[in-house]
Amino acid sequence: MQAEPQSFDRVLSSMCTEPHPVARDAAERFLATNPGDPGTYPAVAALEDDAIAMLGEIADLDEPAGYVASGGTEANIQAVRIARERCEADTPNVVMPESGHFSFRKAADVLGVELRIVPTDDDYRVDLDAVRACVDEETALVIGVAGTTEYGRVDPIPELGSIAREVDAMFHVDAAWGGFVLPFTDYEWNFAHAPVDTMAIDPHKMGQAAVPAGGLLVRSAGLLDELAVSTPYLESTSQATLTGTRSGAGVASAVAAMEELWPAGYRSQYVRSRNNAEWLADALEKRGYEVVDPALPLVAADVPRSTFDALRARGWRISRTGSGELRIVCMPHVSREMLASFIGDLDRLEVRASVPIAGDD
Ligand code: 0PR
Repeated sequence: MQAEPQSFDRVLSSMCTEPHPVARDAAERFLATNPGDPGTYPAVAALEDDAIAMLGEIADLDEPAGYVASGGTEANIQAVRIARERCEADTPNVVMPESGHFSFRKAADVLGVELRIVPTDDDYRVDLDAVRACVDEETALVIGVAGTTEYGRVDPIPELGSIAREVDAMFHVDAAWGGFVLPFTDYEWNFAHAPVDTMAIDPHKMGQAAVPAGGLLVRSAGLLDELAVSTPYLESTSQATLTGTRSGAGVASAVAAMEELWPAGYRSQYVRSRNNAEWLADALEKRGYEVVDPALPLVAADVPRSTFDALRARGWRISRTGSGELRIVCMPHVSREMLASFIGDLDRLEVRASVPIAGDD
């Protein structure tokens, strides 16, 4: 094989990043282990307990329970599955803001539950009145997002938790991306702030672990029983994960990254990312673009399609929101120099665009 992995030089829209060197090293050392078979691979199984303990600390969960999943998608599917199992209604429904990640659509599809989508307000956060109007006695789960994929918004988590409790539904927080930056903000988003039952929080995003390392946290270990199937021929008796064979590399790298970076390293990374996002938002605003104020280190701006395409043609790995805005995620590998070079390219394009084309008028 001759191919080389891509460099991160121009990657501006990914929610993954270069793993921290200690995470890279740990991933390599644990490549051939399978936490799905703890009877055979006890060392990596013990590391998974460490990972959950640390994720619990980050999300302020008193008695941490959960497992290292393949990513936010699996964690979200499993959260919906737990809620469906706990719900006694004949036709359970799940209520989610329109800003929710598309993994919940997969969950609803696979699990056969009705997905009810509620609108967001002018600031891209879920409209609480719409949630109140949408829930009923058949609601199995209410979902809140703490760090939305498109605009980096944090839903009003305590209020959503109260609404869920009022109808006896479970409450899931998707902090797959936001979980490693929110501890350094004033947002209320975690198990101590609200009656959260389950949470997605991914080391392979802002946590700087190697892919695949997602996290599912549950308020009490008993919730995992809803997922467990028996495993007759393994030394362990049951398995709660969705996938069978799993990545020991993901587990080990998550532990290595968190041991290295929690909390001081993640805090300084958050500050760096936030400053970069503010700098970029400012630079775009000064050039006359309409910018969605960055709440977390993610910037969306109304840049014309032709400009967007020209930037992509120059190699910038950028993406667009559902409504078409340019979307840039200030992940750890995104430096100020990269952003300055991006803005430099944008300026050159705009100069060209404003030069009258020969023959025009
Ligand atoms: N929840 C939220 C809030 C997310 O943003 C994402 C993924 C998920 C759940 C699902 O997580 P997994 O992809 O780990 O299953 N958000 C990004 C997205 O779908 C993921 C991503 C990552 C996209 C890297 C591109 C990329 O290069 O857009």
